[in-house]
Amino acid sequence: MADKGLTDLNDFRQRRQFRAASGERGGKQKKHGADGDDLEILVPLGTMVFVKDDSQEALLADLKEHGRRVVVAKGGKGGLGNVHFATPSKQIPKTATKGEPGERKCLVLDLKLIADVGIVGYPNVGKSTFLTAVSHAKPKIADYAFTTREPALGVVEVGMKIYVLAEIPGLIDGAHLGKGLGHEFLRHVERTKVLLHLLDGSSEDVVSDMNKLNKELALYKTSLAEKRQLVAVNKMDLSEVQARVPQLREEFSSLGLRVFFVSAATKQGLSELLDTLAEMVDKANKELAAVETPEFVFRPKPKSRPKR
Ligand SMILES: Nc1nc2c(ncn2[C@@H]2O[C@H](COP(=O)(O)OP(=O)(O)OP(=O)(O)O)[C@@H](O)[C@H]2O)c(=O)[nH]1
Ligand SMILES: [Mg+2]
Repeated sequence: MADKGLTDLNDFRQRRQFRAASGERGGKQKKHGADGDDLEILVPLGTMVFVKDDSQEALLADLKEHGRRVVVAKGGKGGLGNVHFATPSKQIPKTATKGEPGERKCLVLDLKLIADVGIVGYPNVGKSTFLTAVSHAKPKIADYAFTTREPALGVVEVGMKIYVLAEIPGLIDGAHLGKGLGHEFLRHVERTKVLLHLLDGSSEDVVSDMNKLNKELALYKTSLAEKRQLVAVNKMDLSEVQARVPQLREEFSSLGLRVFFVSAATKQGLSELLDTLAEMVDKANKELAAVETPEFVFRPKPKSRPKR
């Protein structure tokens, strides 16, 4: 069952076997065995459930909404009590059957994020610091690449608007070929509506960082490169970055790009950026609502009454 309180599949690293109770055996004196109790396994929203057998994996469910559930294995039915085997000549039979063991399935769980905004950027640009500054998320922050190894989620509240941010970790050159951790997570970017492209203002060539990463996204899938992007240069609190602002502004504006200059560490410039992101998410939502096909509703025709 999908539960909005969960954000990752980490629990399943520890525990991989789940067993609901079997059906009990049927008994004497008309007793049927009890059915096995249900076992409910909670997973985060966006979990895709695949059933795996020797040769293939088949999608069983895409648990996108809170409370959405799927039965992956039917529990054992209780055994039949002796009364079930009664015949006219044998009123109190001694036969009863065992409870059934229940189905056994091998599942593959795959979490596809459902975030409104994906934070992309090279390692160490400050994605986790940004996420920590604007939400209650607490991803690890450190001065080395690949600190974040799993996508981290945070919820942002701007006035009445709420949206979900996801840090997409491990993107480097060649990510689309499987380098770094990026390949594993690029597919998560597919489900986001807007990208926040974070750049390190102290990097040698900030504009080229942006272009290279965008190329990487495009190589994975052209649709990723076409996603709405908001570009922000981070680490503005550093004086060396401050000093470069006029030059950077010029470089970006010659590309026709609006850029935000922020500091995730001091929160400088963040509120304006969050407002703009909220507007972009809003716009994307409206566009999505417009193209989404209305659900097909089946209305059976009333049966005409037979004429007398
Ligand atoms: N001066 C300054 N340092 C920052 C800022 N934001 C992040 N940092 C530092 O940059 C380093 C990397 O920050 P993270 O937030 O871990 O970067 P990340 O992009 O999440 O890195 P990975 O998860 O490894 O890809 C840390 O040492 C942070 O303290 C900022 O606005 N100003
Ligand atoms: Mg990080």
